[in-house]
Amino acid sequence: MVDYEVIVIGAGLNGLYQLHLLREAGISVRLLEAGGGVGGTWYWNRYPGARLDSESYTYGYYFSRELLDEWDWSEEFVTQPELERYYNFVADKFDLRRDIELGTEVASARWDEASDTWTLTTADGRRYISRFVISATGMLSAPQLPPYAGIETYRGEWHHTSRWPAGEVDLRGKRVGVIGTGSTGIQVIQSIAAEVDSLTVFQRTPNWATPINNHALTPDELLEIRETAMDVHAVTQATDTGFKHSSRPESAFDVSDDERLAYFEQLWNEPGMTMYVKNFRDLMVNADANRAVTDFLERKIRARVDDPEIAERLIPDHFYGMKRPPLENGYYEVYNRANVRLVSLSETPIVRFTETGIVTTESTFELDAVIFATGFDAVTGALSRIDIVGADGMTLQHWWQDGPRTFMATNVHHFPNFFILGGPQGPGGNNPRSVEGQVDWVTRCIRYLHDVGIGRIEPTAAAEEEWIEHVNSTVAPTLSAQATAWAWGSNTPGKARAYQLYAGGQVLLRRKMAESADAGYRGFVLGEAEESVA
Ligand code: NA7
Repeated sequence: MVDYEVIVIGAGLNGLYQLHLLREAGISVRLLEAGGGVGGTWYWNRYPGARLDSESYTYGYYFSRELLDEWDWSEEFVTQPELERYYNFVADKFDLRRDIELGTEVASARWDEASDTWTLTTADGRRYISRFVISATGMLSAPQLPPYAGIETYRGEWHHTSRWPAGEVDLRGKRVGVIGTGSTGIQVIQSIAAEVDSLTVFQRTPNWATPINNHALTPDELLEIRETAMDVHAVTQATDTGFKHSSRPESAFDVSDDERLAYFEQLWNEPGMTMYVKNFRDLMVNADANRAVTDFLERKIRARVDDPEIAERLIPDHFYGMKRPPLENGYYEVYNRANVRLVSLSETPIVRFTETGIVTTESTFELDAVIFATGFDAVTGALSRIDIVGADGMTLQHWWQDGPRTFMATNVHHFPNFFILGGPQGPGGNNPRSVEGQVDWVTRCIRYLHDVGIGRIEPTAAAEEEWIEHVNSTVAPTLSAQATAWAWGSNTPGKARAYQLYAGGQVLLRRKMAESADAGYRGFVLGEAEESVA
């Protein structure tokens, strides 16, 4: 006997949508969430300056016309509190809370071959039995602290950005250190520089950040957003990244030098990620095209930072787009302030923490507070922190020890009836749009199994192997193949180097998923386990 037909793990944007769809389909479902509220990323990441890098109105849900009509976004790129309000509004409007258990951290999941069910156990010992499990635990949700000596001896105030306490953290007048200069570090640094007594930025790798060019949405814009919502949705469903922008069809070298520069200047002044997603089509496959962009960006950084030595330290030596490009608002000017110091860890590494600060090979920094903007055990981290045991006693940790293995990002051989949303070997980009197709597909699949009375689904080893080859073949010709980035697991000590995302894009993934389903779930064994079928 199962407690629920389906258990969804995670009340972030994908989990909430999944819960809604399954309930609409009349399937019994329960959602377990570790946090104290809904919103996932936008529940946990309360750090100063936390803000979207997708256009707000392309980030929300599209499944309800009423919701689109009732919700107004205040800015082109809104901040965390507004997003958290949005997910709470959705949870209330669609009465999702009655099927959500907050403060419920799933610690283990065990497959039982005899009954074709999963048993989930929570950190506080509660047990749930379900036919299907859908993990919506997020790509960037398992925070990482750096492994520096003495870190546990530090007695000052410290926070990881994604575990920022809900109450006000008051940094005014304090000596603050920030470790990490990814999207998060950049947002924090530019937000707190003016209010703290001193700010020391510990930078391991500089990033190519471009202006966000945010603005408050006017009533006229909101009206247009409402009227064109479904057209914009269709546009986002047709781009590889789920953003509303597409790359320019020409090569960077199909146009004159002047036209190329003018175009970069245009992108520089447009809102959002356009330098990345609206650039020439060969940005990520032609080193010279990419260098044309980085030369342009380098000049911008040098023009904005007064001290040429500091500017030099802020200029990356990797290709633009190899790491997800941060968006900024006055970030580079922060380094012109007298109270801000940039410590380049490639020149002067951290040796250890003390009770009162940080010692590098060059200096000692006395700090009242340290902010760890050091990122996540990305993409697989949240799942590998759960003890998951599938068929034949196979553990997910073991199966993924050399890198993630999935079939079409959503299913894993040896793990029947286990679905993953927004997980490894799937597309990133504008996350809700990239993952929406997976949620729709999982709903269709579970509904089908439910209707025809099939209790077990598992991808074949061959289908999984083919998908891994496809994932690798799509990233291989791109400049991303050379990246040191979380997409490759490079930021997590000891993690095998493997591409954790999918460069084929969401359109191709959705097509492949639909083709499999249309062909009676090609690539899967339905019902009996593969061995007994053969
Ligand atoms: P990121 O992008 O992983 O950035 C983490 C930053 O922390 C990055 O600059 C890292 O340098 C740095 N880092 C990580 N470990 C260390 C240690 N041990 N010492 C010093 N510095 C370190 O995470 P974010 O939270 O900024 O952004 C994640 C995503 O959220 C982002 O891509 C957007 O999609 C939104 P590194 O580059 O690894 O050398």
